[in-house]
Formats: sequence, structure tokens, C-alpha cells
Amino acid sequence: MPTISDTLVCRLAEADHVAVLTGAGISAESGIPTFRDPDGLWDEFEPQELANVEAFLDNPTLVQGWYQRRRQVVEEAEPNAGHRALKALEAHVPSVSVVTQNVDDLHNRAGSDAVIELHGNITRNYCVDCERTAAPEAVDAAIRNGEPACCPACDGLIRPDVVWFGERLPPEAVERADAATARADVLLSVGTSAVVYPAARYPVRAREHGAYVAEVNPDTTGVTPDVDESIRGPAGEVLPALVEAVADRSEEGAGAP
Ligand code: BJW
Repeated sequence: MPTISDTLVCRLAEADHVAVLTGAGISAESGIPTFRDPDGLWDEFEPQELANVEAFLDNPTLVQGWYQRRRQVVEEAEPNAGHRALKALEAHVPSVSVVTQNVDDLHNRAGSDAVIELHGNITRNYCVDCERTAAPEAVDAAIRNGEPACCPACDGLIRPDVVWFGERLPPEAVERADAATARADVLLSVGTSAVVYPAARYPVRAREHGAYVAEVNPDTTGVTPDVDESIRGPAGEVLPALVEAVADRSEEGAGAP
């Protein structure tokens, strides 16, 4: 098990508010590929070809099909020990916000109370023209017939509710994430390469506001030079050990005269 400092455990046990920035790495142990690792999604596909609005308008059937397959992988996946540990942290810290770049819904399914989805959610779809929500079954049926999935109400194209490059993040999510990271006593950056903005700014921003910042990742990331502590290991092992250490420390504190 990689070393976890006493400072981090103490700061978490004493924190009023913890913010956790998560990325694809936390879901890797649930069998969902990351983007930029070897064997990641973008080892096989160019993001320019699939994850932007121009690609979608050029070839909607291709892009809808790619997202439909990824949605199916996500629907079959289960939250892992890392997601569950973040839910368990709520028993020891008054307020925990999970600011996620992931679109896989696994923090919600693990039961985390305050999940802020910066890049949307692949399980939802909407019409690009009338913005009505579209049922995934409508997409599945069209793809089966080799046709672009279109809105039953206005015939507009249906797209996944995710944020592509060059698109604005949902303003309400950004507002909540800004507030959560500015008031955090501790920020954990978990399973993200921290190269995509504006999310990658949050660890730096939290530290500027006085938070203790730690990252959990087997590899170095874009924010490694800016964090107080790097724990080099998989989230599914490190986070349960970290939360157990915080629970032990909280119990010791409660028992103190
Ligand atoms: C493990 C592990 C284990 C493995 N345990 N860890 C400022 C500076 C420079 C550029 C910009 C800037 N501001 C904006 C930009 C442009 C752009 C950007 O950031 N470009 C950079 C690439 C340079 N940003 C945008 O375009 C954003 N929009 C925006 O800023 O709009 C402004 C605007 C204003 C007004 C009007 C209009 C526009 C949008 C960004 C959207 C990102 N979308 C994607 C795709 C989502 C849909 C989909 O799923 O297909 O989001 S890109 C992709 O990257 C996805 C992810 O959420 C995101 C981050 O990736 P993540 O999660 O970090 O994954 P990986 O694969 O990179 O890393 C995995 C990590 O896990 C690795 O470190 C592993 O080591 C680790 N790991 N196993 C723990 N078991």
C-alpha cells in the first residue's frame, strides 16, 4: 500500500468540507476505459473524430453509435471500492462534494450525496433542436436500423448529454464546483490526468484558498507539481485505506478527554 501521510489523515479528520475532483481513473477498476492511458479510448479513436460537435454533425450515426456502446458498458458496470469509499467518507466529514469529470453516473449509483457533473452524463440524451430529453431506447432503435436517432417531437438530431471540447460546461455545475473548491479544507484529485480545463484548475485553485491538496493516481499528472502530496496507487485500494485511517483518527479524537 502506498504511503498516506499523517498530515492528510489529520486534515481530513478535522475538515468541515472536503472536495474531491474525480476523473476516468476512478472508474477504471469498474471496467470503464480511461481516455489517455495506453488502451484508453483515445488510443483507438481520435477525439477529433468522435468527441466534438462538428464530428457529430458530419456523421451523427457514427457518433451516436459510439456513445451508445459506451453507455452500454457504463450501464453494465458497478461502482467500485473507490466510489464507495467516497460515500463512506461522508460519515466522518460534515460536507463532501464530489466534482466529477466522469459521465458514467457511478458516483450517483454509489450514493454520494453531492455529485457535481462537470462534463454531463452519458446515460442522458437530448434533442439538439428542441432540447427535450430523449429516451435511450429511441437511440437504440434507430442505431439498430442504421439510421440517425431523431427526436420524436421535432425530428432534430439526438445527442448524448456530455460536454465536448469547445463547449461550455453546464453553468450551474461550474458555479457549484467553484464554490465547493473555494471553501474546501482538503481537496483530493483522484484518477484524473488533470490536463482538461477548466476542471484541471480546481486543485490549484483550492490550494490558493488554503486547502491541503492531495492526488491519488498511479502516475504523475498535470497538477503533480502543485499538490501537497501524491499517493501513487489505484483509487480502489488507496481510498478505502484512507477513509479507514480517517475513521480511526476520528474515533481516537472522540475518545480523547
Ligand atoms: C487511475 C487508475 C486507477 C488510471 N486509480 N487513477 C485553458 C487552457 C488550455 C485549454 C483550455 C483552457 N480552457 C479551455 C480549454 C480548451 C479545452 C481543454 O481543456 N483542452 C485541453 C485538452 C488543452 N477545454 C474545453 O474545451 C472545455 N470547454 C470550455 O472550456 O469551454 C469554454 C467555453 C466558454 C464559453 C462558450 C463556449 C465554450 C470542455 C472540455 C470537455 C471535455 N470533454 C471530455 C469528453 C466528454 C464526453 C465523453 O465522455 O466522450 O471529457 S474530454 C475527456 O477528458 C473527458 C474527461 O472528462 C476529460 C478528462 O479526462 P480524465 O478524466 O482526466 O481521464 P484521462 O484518461 O486523461 O486520465 C485518467 C487518469 O487516471 C490517468 O492519470 C491515469 O494515470 C489514472 N488512472 N487507473 C486512479 N485505478
